[in-house]
Amino acid sequence: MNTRYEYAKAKYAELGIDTEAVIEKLSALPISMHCWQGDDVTGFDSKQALSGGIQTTGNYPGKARTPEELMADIDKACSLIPGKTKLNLHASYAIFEDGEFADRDALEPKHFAKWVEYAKARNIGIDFNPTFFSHAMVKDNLTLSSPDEEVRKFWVEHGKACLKISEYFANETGIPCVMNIWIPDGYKDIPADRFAPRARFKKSLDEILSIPYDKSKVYITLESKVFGIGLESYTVGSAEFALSYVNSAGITPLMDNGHYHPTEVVSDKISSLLLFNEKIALHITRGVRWDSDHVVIFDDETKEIAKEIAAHDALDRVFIATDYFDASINRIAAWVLGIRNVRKALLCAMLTPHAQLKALQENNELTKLLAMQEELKFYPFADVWAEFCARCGVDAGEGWFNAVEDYEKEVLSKRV
Ligand code: RNT
Ligand code: ZN
Repeated sequence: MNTRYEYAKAKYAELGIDTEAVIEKLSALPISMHCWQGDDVTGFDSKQALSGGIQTTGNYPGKARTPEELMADIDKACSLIPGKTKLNLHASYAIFEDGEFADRDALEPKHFAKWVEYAKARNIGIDFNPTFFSHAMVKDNLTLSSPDEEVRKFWVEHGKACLKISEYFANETGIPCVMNIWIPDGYKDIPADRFAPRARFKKSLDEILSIPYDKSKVYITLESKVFGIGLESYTVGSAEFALSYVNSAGITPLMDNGHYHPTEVVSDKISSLLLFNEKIALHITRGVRWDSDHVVIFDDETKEIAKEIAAHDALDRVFIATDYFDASINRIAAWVLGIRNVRKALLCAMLTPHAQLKALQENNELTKLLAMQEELKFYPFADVWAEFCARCGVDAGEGWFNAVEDYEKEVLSKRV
């Protein structure tokens, strides 16, 4: 055991924090890793360009082109990320064999058998997302809220198909599956009728949720958004819509921290949602000026989000996932950086003496609270991180980058 860890352990013990227990808990806490960072949200089922008001920018070489390449890249990234992960798939990542094809409304569990095999071999769970974008049946930027019944029904069928696939994932892996619904639907310019699309979205969700499923195995989440690129004036699935729907239907809210007005923070919303929901879900990202989906860094908001989860003892009530897609840098590094940063933020949050700080607030000792909050920023959490990484067999510092460089040279650079 290294002496720096021994020192840190003693230092945190003075605050009443058991670093051994923290390391153990942190290792087992799953972070759901978004598969779509590996190929710029392209998927394998459609030749359509990325649509839905989301955008990847950059053309860094070496993106995954096949399921095999994507799986190999995920493996490489995971070998450099300490702690438990889950795999977060989109329906567009269906794997068809022998020239077979099924459209989104006809997807079946068998189209994801390869992913199940992959997850089982690694003993990880799978989360899932219906893909309501990059497809010819997205008509006039609308899916579940479309006035065209044929279009709306197609997407309802897609939602139902995905629900069955989610249950299949949970049954096969033995780990509950989070199925997240996000639709891009909206208008670039001021709509005449804000009501009708939302009414249709509500009806479509009701139809999807009408099929029976095991609520202890599949958690359906609904993700809101404030705007998309080319959909600036109106988004059908707004925050108010999503929260109201979730509460009336008894499903789970999902907040993506790129989906609010720039000065609005998700960290301040977590406690409110925890008060009214058994579980909540997060997409952790970094929005820069617009919902840009930059790589998550170890910044104040990421740390504050983690703090809100740990401080309210809600580590087992929050489904934590990452969601960003940077095509301008090495994609493996993008995964590793962002997920390590989420993990680091969680570690810091778990190394914080929340009970003591809360007592200072309750006693109105606010000067001391501020002093403590600032002093805690210089506590030796990096030494606990190093110990945690060592136990996971992962490089704690920048050494991981060598492995990314080697992989780029040996594998990614040959993808031309
Ligand atoms: C889009 C949402 C959504 C997507 C993924 C690909 O604004 O954040 O979660 O990023 O489903
Ligand atoms: Zn998201």
